[in-house]
Amino acid sequence: ADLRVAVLGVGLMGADHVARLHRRISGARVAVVSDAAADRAGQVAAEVPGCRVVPDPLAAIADPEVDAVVLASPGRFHEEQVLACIERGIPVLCEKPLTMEAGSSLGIVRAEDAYTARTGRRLVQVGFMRRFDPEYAQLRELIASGAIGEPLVVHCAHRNPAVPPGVTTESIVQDSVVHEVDVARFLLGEEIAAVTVLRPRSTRHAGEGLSDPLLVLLETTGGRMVDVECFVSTGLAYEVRTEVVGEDGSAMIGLGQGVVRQSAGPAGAVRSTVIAPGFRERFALAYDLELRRWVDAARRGTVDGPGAWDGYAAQAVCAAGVEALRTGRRTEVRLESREATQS
Ligand code: ISE
Repeated sequence: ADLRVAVLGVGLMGADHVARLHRRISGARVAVVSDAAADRAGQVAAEVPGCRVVPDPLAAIADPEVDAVVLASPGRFHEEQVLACIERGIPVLCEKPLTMEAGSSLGIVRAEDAYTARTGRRLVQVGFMRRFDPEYAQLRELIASGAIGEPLVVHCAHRNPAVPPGVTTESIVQDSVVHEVDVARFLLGEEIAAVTVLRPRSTRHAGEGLSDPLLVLLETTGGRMVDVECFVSTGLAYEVRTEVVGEDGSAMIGLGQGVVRQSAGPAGAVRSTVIAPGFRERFALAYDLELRRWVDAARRGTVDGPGAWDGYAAQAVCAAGVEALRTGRRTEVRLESREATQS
C-alpha cells in the first residue's frame, strides 16, 4: 500500500514537497496537510485528490491514517513534532534545523536511539538535501577514491539573491551555513571541532542591521579547514560552489549546471552558463531523490539519509558559530561522543 504522508507546514518548501510527492514520487500519497494558515492548507489540499486538512499538527501526527510525516513547519516547532513522531513510531523527514538548540537535538538523538534499541528501526531523517545532489555525491566518491589525495582545504561559496525579511545575521549561520556544515561532514567524514566567523564590509543591499556577507571558517577534528563565504543578498542569483583541495589535485562543483552559452561580448566572445534563481530550482533533482529514497526507506521502516545525529552535529556547530559571531572569537564546538550517547 502507498505510504500515507502528512505534510506539516505548507509554506514554500512544504508546498513543494506536497507537489513532488503527488506528481513525481511513487509509493506515497499526501493524505493530510496541516498549517497554521487555514486558507493556505486548504489551497494546497485542494490540489491533491483525497487529501484532508488537519489543522492541529499533533492531531495530524496522531492520525491513524498517517504512516509518515514531512516536517516543513517553522523550526521552533520541530522538537515537539519530531518527538511526537518518534513516540508514535512513524518515520519523519524533518527540514533543517532539526531543532533550535544543540541540547534539544541531542534529546531527539536519544529518543530515537531508545526507539531503535526496542525495535531495530530508525525514524528520523533531516532535510540536508545536498547529499542527494548528484554533483555532491560524485565529489564525495571522487574524494573517497583517492583521486585527489588527502583533502586538505574546502572552499565554499553560498549565495542567495535575496532573503525574506526577518532574516538575522545569526539565522544566516543557522539556516544557510548549516548546509555547508553538513556538506563538510558529508564530504570529509569528520566532525567539526571549531568555528570562526568574520564579518567583511557589508553590501549596501543587506537588510537593516544584517552582516552580509559572512566568512566562516570550520576546522575539522582531523585538522582540515573549510572556508565558507555566505552572502545572502547578492541581488543576482542562487550560487552554491564547493571546491575541495587535496594533496594530489582539486575538484570543484556548482559551475557546470545549466546551459553553457557562447556569444559575442563587448571584448570578444564569452562563454556563459545560466545560474539557477533559487535553491528550489538548483536542488530540484536533489529534492526529488531525497523524497524518493525517504519514501522507499520509510516503507521498509528505516532511514536512508542524514539522520538525527547529523541534525544534532550540525546544530552543535551552528550554536558555536552563533557564539563565534557574538564574541568574534574562535569557538570550540561542544559535541557529545556518539558512543557516549549510546551507552
Ligand atoms: C534556505 O533556508 C535553504 O535551506 C537554502 O538551501 C539556503 O541556500 C538558503 O540560504 C536558506 O535561506
